[in-house]
Amino acid sequence: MADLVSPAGAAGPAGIAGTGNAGTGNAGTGNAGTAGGAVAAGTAVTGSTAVDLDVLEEIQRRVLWLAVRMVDAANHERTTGDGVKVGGHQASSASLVTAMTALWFAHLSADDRVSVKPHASPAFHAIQYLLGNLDRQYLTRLRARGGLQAYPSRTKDPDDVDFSTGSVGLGAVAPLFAAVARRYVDAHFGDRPRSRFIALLGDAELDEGNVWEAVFDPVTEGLGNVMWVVDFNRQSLDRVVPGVRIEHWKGQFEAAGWHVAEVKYGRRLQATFAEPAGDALRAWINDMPNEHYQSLFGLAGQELRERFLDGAPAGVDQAIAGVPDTELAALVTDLGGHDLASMLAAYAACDEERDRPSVVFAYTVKGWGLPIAGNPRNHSALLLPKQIDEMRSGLGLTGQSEWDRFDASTAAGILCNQRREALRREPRSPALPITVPPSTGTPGSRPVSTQETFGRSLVSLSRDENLAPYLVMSAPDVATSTNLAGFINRVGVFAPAQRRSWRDDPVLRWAEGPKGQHIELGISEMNLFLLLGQLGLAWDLSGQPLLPVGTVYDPFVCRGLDAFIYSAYSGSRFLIAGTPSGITLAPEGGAHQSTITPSIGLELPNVTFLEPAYAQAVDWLVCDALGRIAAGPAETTTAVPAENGAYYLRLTTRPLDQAPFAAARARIGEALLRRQVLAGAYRLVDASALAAEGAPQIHLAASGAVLPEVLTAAAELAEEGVAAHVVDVTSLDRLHTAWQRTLRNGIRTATTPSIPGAVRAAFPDPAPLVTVHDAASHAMAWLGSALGVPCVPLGVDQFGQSGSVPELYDLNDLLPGSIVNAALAALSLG
Ligand SMILES: Cc1ncc(C[n+]2csc(CCOP(=O)(O)OP(=O)(O)O)c2C)c(N)n1
Ligand SMILES: [Mg+2]
Repeated sequence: MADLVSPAGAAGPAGIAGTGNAGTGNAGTGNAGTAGGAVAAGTAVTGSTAVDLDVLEEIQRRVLWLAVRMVDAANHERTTGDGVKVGGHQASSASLVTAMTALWFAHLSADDRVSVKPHASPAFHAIQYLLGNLDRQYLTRLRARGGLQAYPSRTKDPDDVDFSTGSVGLGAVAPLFAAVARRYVDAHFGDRPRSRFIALLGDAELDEGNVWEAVFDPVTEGLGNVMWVVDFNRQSLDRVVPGVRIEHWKGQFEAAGWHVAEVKYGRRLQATFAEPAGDALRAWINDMPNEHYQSLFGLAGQELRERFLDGAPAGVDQAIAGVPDTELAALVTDLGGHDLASMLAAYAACDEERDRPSVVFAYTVKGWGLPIAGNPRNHSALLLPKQIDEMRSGLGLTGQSEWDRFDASTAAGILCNQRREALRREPRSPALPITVPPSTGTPGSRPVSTQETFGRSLVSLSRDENLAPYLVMSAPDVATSTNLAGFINRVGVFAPAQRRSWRDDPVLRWAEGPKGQHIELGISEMNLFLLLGQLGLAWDLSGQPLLPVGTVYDPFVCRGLDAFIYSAYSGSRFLIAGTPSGITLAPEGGAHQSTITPSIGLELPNVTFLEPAYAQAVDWLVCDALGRIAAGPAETTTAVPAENGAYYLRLTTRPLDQAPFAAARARIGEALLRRQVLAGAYRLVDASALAAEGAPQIHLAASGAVLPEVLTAAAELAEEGVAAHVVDVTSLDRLHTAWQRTLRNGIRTATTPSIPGAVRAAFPDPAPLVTVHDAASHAMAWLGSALGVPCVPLGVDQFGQSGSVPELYDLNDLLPGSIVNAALAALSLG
């Protein structure tokens, strides 16, 4: 089994790792598997508590049963009528039951937080049920509407999920970033009770690049409260993982400064290794290729013996000569990840590591304890009804008792009750006791870009002593190029300990210390969104609400997109500025010009997309977003849809003349204009006077940097006798949400939907529409449908290239002349 090979003589840290002879020697487990020890259970000492391994064993068998049966019931006892298989993962759950039983029933305390690999969600819910934290009705509602989610979900599961998982690799690193957030919270707000941040991950999750981006970022260094447990079953979805990868992975963790432990052999194998010819046996198993080892599963008797000895050197046969055929399978597949005492010992050893993260490679069997154990095609395999019946009766359960919890008077029942009480948590609030002002008062009248205004607003907010303590900023090596230097100069850069500054740079003071409020990351947009996600959940996971703000080059939102989605799905709240954006970033060319990001912002649930053009609008929107995050979750009412998620600002570096905005403010009045900007759109130019003279009307709607061209086009149209109203769309998303709400309402109540107020206020006249956007033309095109008018959408539907703004706008029909022609086309369609 190649992946079981450790370097000869490499006694692992704290005696857990090694070549199979380290085993559980440090477990303090009495007879539980020390070299030469008997294969008997005993007690394991975890921290200060002694746990009866027999009771844990009984519990883990029941966890396995419930997890398996839950999937079975979902697939065989529910009629969905849709022809789509329900699915579920019995083998992946089985692989982790030992690690999970050891954690929840003997290791965790109430302050700890755990991420469970997606495909072990049935085991997680089984544990919550046995603890008494989940109602019985849910056991038959896995993957059902309103039931248990297929993969652990913070926002959708009825029990207390700490970290959502599903997209492999993301849930794995989430606790690492939660620990980063905790380190920040402790440094700024005083130490919280210590939490251990634990991830249970599948071994194939280590193939995901984001795992290594997180492990290698200096921001995650030295986190002694982190432990990862790798479910090392050597299988992924499709196959037995080829090659010898364990040394590679261990080396990578060690290079990043992690403590690496292995839990490799079970007690039976260890005992046999200590007998005559045991060394040959160990060497043979160590050297056996994964594929050969995995092929042993499912075999028995003579067939198994022959397969096991196929190619073995002399001596190995003697090592197992005394093992009866009936016991051989249990012996050769006896891995440490299914040994409760060994797992507890590994956890305890990791606890000793206070200044570096730990990873435990737990050697496991995918499908452990099931007839599908170790089968390379077992990922989605389901036990047959007959096999379920056998498993049920093997556990002494009946059709009547199969879903029962342990009787409260039994040792297992008593432990379940004790653990429920020990793990009980107090509810926490995401709200901050602060008021965010409606505006920072910064915006002036000179031409300025939205990116620059954003930086200035943050500097102003950092002077507000009520809210400044809660502001925390992060960027993946683009802080200075996204205008955060001023903020950094004021608040400093976060580092766990004070660092000496080697340069005295008056323009950028990179002062690093525990009170800094900017968390600098290496270039990993995945890390950015994962960190923002965890900072936004610090109210729950660290008992301290924060106001997290991040910046990223807008095109690279796509690079971090899955982590962005992950954080939004987890219910996290933060503000992210994508800047600069679009072909307005003209000289930078196609590799740096974003075109599809507005659609992402618009379409992502739990994310509100904002794209202002003028400084005052940027400032209002930033203050409003932070105010909403600080206030905590809001109720959705019929009038106001609640925004209980993140905010995404799309900004640019193009300086815009602020005079048109000032004119609109003078016309509309500040209070009403602010309301309209926040609602998603306002009329920047009102051509009603011309319309009153009988001129045909048109709406020119635009977001962001292209507004100067639109204003010029409107003026040209006026000269040609067309009344062109210009609408600055500050949040396409809020307009879209309002539109969808009224539409859906109409559909559900079979009534004619009305045009929502926010849309109607900005587009009061029934005129044809031209939309203009430095982004894919389709993102705004729906406005035509919303208004029920002909619409000509202009935008960028090809990759960009280097040039000047006018050159690139010309190439994409965004210059005033094209906008005028588009308006005439729209009029002709009307
Ligand atoms: C990002 C992503 N890609 C693909 C999948 C589909 N998928 C689900 S589980 C899995 C294999 C996981 O193997 P491993 O992590 O070793 O877990 P095991 O089931 O063996 O415990 C794959 C490819 C996914 N969930 N997420
Ligand atoms: Mg695996």
